[in-house]
Amino acid sequence: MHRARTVLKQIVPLKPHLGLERFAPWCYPAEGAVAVLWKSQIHQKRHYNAPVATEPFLNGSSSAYVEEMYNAWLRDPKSVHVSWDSFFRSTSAGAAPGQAYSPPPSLAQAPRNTVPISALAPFIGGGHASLTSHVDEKVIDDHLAVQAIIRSYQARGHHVAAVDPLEINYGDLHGGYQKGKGAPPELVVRNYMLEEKDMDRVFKLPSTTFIGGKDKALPLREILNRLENAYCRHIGVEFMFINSLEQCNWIRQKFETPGIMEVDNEQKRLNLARLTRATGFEAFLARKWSSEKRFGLEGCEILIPAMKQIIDKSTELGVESIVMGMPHRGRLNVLANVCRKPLEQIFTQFAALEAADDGSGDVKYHLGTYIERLNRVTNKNIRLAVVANPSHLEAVDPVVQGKTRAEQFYRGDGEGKKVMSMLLHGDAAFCGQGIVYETFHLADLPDYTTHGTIHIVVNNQIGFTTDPRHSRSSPYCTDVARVVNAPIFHVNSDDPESVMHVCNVAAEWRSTFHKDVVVDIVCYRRNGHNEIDEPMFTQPLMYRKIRNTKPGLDKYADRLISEGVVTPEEVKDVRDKYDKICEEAYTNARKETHIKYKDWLDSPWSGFFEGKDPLKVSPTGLKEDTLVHIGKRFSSPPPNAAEFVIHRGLERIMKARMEMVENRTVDWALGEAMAFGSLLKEGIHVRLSGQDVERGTFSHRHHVLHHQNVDKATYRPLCFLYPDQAPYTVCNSSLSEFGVLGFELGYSMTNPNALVCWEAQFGDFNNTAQCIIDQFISSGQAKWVRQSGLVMLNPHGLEGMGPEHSSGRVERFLQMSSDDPDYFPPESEEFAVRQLHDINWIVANCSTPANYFHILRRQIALPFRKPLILLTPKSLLRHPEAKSSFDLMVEGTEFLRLIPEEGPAAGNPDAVKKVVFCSGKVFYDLKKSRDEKKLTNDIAIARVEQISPFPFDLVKKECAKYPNASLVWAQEEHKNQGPWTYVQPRFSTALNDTRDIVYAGRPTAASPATGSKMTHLRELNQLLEDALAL
Ligand SMILES: Cc1ncc(C[n+]2csc(CCOP(=O)(O)OP(=O)(O)O)c2C)c(N)n1
Ligand SMILES: [Mg+2]
Repeated sequence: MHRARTVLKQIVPLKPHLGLERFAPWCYPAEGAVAVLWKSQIHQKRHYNAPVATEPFLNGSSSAYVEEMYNAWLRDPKSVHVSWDSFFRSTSAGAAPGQAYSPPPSLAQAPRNTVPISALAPFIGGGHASLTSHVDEKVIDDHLAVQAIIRSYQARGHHVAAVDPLEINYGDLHGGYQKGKGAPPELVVRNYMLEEKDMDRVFKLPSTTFIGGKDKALPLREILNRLENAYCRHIGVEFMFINSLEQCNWIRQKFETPGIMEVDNEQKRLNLARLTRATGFEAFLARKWSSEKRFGLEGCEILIPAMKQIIDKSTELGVESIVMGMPHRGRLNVLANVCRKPLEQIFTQFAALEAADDGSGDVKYHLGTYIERLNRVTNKNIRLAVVANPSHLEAVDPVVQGKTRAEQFYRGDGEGKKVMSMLLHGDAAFCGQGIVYETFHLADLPDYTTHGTIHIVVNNQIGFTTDPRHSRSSPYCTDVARVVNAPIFHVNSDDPESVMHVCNVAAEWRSTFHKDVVVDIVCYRRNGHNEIDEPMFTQPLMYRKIRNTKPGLDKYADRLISEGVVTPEEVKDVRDKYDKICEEAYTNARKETHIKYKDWLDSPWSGFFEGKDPLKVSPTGLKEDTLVHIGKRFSSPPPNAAEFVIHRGLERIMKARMEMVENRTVDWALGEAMAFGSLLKEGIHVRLSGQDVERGTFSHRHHVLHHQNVDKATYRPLCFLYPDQAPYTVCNSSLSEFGVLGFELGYSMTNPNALVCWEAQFGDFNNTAQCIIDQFISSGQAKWVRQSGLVMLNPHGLEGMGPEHSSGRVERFLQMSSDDPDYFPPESEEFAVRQLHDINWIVANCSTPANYFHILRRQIALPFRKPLILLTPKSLLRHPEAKSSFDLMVEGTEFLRLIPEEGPAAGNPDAVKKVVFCSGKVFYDLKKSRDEKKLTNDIAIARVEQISPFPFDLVKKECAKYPNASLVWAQEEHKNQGPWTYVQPRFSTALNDTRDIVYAGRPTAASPATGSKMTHLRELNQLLEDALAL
């Protein structure tokens, strides 16, 4: 293949001066022709920064054709025509492409590789005998020119298609000729060396086109007409970059086949009715709440029929559930007219009503919804969810994918036939936000794929006040989708039938290939960014044009009236009926006294909360037998061990694990495996995802064993603990935090009876996912009454590894914790669980494997779900003291929010002079230093394991035990970081301001850790000195 590419590089040069004119002159039309228009006008009018228009169209499938020829020739030189044989022989011998060339046969005939020139005779009117070399060249050139024309339409038709309803950026590339109508056929022909007199000549069609239908040959005039229809009307089909010939052919067929875009009257009436509702909805809101922001859809009302068409087609093809993510624009309309959310519920959002349930709520154009209903067109039941999203554009993309993936997983829908995702985008956000790219890259990963997403871009050619030329460097706003070989259909919003056609093709594409696809609806925004915004300040000419543009509904209604499909009375009737529906809903909504956030929940967990004591936590301790069983299985090679060759180092690790089990102890990895394994046993699906999690960044986990002699043969011990256990998924992710954390959050939303964990490679990297943390994990329940038990594992600890491998930034999570520093909740049996119930998330830094084990299990034992932010260790993974006995994990044991001093100091508390409180790994440093200093009687050390919600009760108790001691908080993080600023006021509250606690630790700093090992050690010594000074 490499050689094929090398040859290809020689024969498909990028610039004409390399001698290509001689080989394929049709690639380089004469100056002054269309190519020049493409080069110059596209660049100016569309403000391209990237010179796409100068890229030769032969780079696409025809290079694939040559490559195919070359590969066939490599396998058997006789399998290709003699001219190709001679050409490849010469180029392989080092001849320049021009010299190597002797005319090859037509690019595509059947059977492809062996077509002699004589085969063209019937189509060129000459007798076989008269095909002298002179004639041959003309005939071949003409046929190749026709092929090049076909190919140019396929590859570049989208550049000239009339897809812009405003005719500003698209469709007027031929302004001087036929404004807004696409390229006149003559223009293209003239540029490919054929003349008017050739128009009625019949040319054989290559196998790479379907314009002929049953005809194998057509007159040039007809060829051009059909190509115009397929590629240069209101649809711009961008697909020739796709690597698969099969997929390219599939698309060609969907647009080129004669009559394929014809629509019957019933469909036309349906389009009109749907467009009427979409338009009527916005008009109704505008009338009733003229000064309210709603981010209306005016200018792209066709979005609603488009989505419905995709849903219809997809349901027809077997889909039963669609998970959608979308931004502000048109959201209310989607809820009303796509999901059919009761209009009353939507309208009550405009009234300033109290909420009848918990939560702080969100603005109406961010809320989610979940609906199960009958699809009237297909008569099948369908579930539609619109996932709630923050203002942060595109952030919801990976969340939708995770939720979709989870739904597919639980339904056993391994190919995405039943559940699919649909993502909507604005043009500016689609190209501007990096998360779009990160999400696309999950598309084909085995543990993250949703088997194809349908993307719809509401391309109103503006982002707030910014023109595309200032918001992107790519020619199209959709170019990001090319990375996954997604076909892209640009379509004019004012042609509903073209829009519906691409929607059908998109749904069929997904159903056929299970890959992503993009529908780019080129439209406009009739109002300002929102309804109270003045667009004339910044886009005066565009908006003058918009004012003079008839609404899409009116255009379509006029068309159908003129076609005789509907009467003006029918059009009016449909409009009036919908208006009446809105009015009735409006009257009902005015009777409402409260809004209910629960009406806007995107992921209901039916049956989960019902009948549960909301404050009862199930036990987390386990029978010793279970610990032993899981421990042994986890430490054993695969059952067919004789054949499965394990790495020597791993054998040692497994042996050590087995010894630990025999000694009734666990280290970190074993404790984690027991938590996971026991949940699996209880039927709880466990999923662990993140970068390199299978082995573990620190090579401690080894959840996937690799056969040393057989590629990709692996064994996952935790998948084989019990015959009837729940499935365990452990998966290395792409190198993305924003995308993957968002995905796992979405995954966790589908089913509360699953433990979904995301692990950062180092905690430091979690800030590239900050938006997911801030906008979803921390605040999701408050805004959208949606719970999640997601676990974030953030390796954390200052160990001299420099500024970017030290801190999971616990201070940030703590700062976002919603518990009140000045409020000591009433002490009772239920103190701990009530605190958990009331807070937005849990932040903990466990210092023992047993506590890690319990806190993981507690996630599921709780009667509700809260995100768990865990700071996890690095050096403790192998620290000889960071081990736990089975005694701390068996029945009757539980998670310890605070681990009190257990040594000599605890035996004689009155004599203790100081109590050092700390959290996490620094405990072991403090303990060692204290013991070395022989201060075990004088200093007690207590560990706050659950930092938030703060264990007020236990802190109070621990302090009370040592009445004569001074109190210190010791932390290894710098003073403006770590838990200090969070714990300080809470200690005061716990102690009712009767005792002070002082800080011992590193001074404030801008960076989380020093880059110098020496400075690190000096700082550590200083902190130990300060903390333990008496
Ligand atoms: C991540 C992010 N940055 C900035 C904004 C502020 N903002 C809201 S809408 C908007 C323009 C969006 O343009 P586009 O994606 O084209 O959607 P449209 O409003 O045109 O439908 C901007 C910049 C935001 N919401 N999210
Ligand atoms: Mg826009």
